[in-house]
Amino acid sequence: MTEDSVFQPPEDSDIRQTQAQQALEREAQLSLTGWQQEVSRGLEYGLEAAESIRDRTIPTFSRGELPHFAGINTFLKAPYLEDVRRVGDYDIAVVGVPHDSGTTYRPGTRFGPQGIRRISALYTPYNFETGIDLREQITLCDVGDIFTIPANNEKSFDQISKGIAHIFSSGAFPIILGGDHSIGFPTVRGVCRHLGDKKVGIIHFDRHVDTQETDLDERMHTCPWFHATHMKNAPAQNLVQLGIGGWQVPRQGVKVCRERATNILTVTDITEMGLDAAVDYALERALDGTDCVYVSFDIDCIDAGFVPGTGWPEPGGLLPREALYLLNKIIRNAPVCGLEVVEVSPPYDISDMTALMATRVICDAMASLVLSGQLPRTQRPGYLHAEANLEVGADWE
Ligand SMILES: [Mn+2]
Repeated sequence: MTEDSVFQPPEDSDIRQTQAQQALEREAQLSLTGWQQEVSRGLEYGLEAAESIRDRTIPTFSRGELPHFAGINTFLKAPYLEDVRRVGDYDIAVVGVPHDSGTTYRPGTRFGPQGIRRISALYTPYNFETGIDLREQITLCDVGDIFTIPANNEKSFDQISKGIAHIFSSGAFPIILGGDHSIGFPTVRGVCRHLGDKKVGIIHFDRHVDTQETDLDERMHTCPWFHATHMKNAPAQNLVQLGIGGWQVPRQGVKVCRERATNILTVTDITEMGLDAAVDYALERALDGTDCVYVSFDIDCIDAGFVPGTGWPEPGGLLPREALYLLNKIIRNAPVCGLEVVEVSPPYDISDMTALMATRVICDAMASLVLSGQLPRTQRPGYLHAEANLEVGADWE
């Protein structure tokens, strides 16, 4: 794993380059092959433009990235993969989980996947600082949404676990657009079905612990880690919870964290020890005896002022640049097996800012997976077990 993307000036101060100078040079090293393929496909499928158009890369019908305000909104305008049996042909599969029946207060995250996809049209596949161009370096598809059952969490969980297990076992890297945080249990269960006897550490960004057994008599979005860490493949001692705090943390969940000895850092812990030390803490504990890391990013880990469109906004959270720094450095230094971004609730959002934050988290994560050499994959990851174990996580009444 490389560290070169976290800006480190060269030791000789005479030749010190700014990050911006490095970025300018990195851009020159990127290919244009993916872009040219997209243009050719656009001209073929979308017809050559009217004669008055001087730029002959423009088709008549919008195909691909441009114009940003046009087109069908898959995530980052990635190809929509209707036939999910072919998902293993791609490095990354984005999947929506429009489930908000696990919400205990403000609903609306069933519209999260659509909201994230819509504002993701604002983004190009290129990132300045890292010099990553996703279109040139990986293949990405959007498989659409899991068919969830709004009136029934448990049936929805079964659908989610089956869908995530399918993507994960294909070798494609799953990126999950929530949905409320109740989906954290069935997503991890889907991964665990294909881990054999391997283990996963969970790194959980949140203001809330989400560790109680039930809430309002069901397995709600306050409960995923009680059930996930009950599975033998996902030990509680490898659950790292970053950004926890405030006035919305249920005491029954705190009791479970204490009993199972999960690893919690508050926002104050993180800022006082420093971001790099917090990353070290997270990696040490999540990777202790495990084979991979699953990242569950609740958008509400960020200060409520930046993410109003969420179910349980809590002031005092991480700054966006702190959260992104932690996330990027964690991903660049751990074998990551999946990522979910949850609790984006467009009906409560303002100017799409919460959905945009989720888009940023996902795009940064993809860049970090490429920078660290994890994607594109040269071989199937060692933790991936071909045969499904349907017994995992099936024992709760
Ligand atoms: Mn939360």
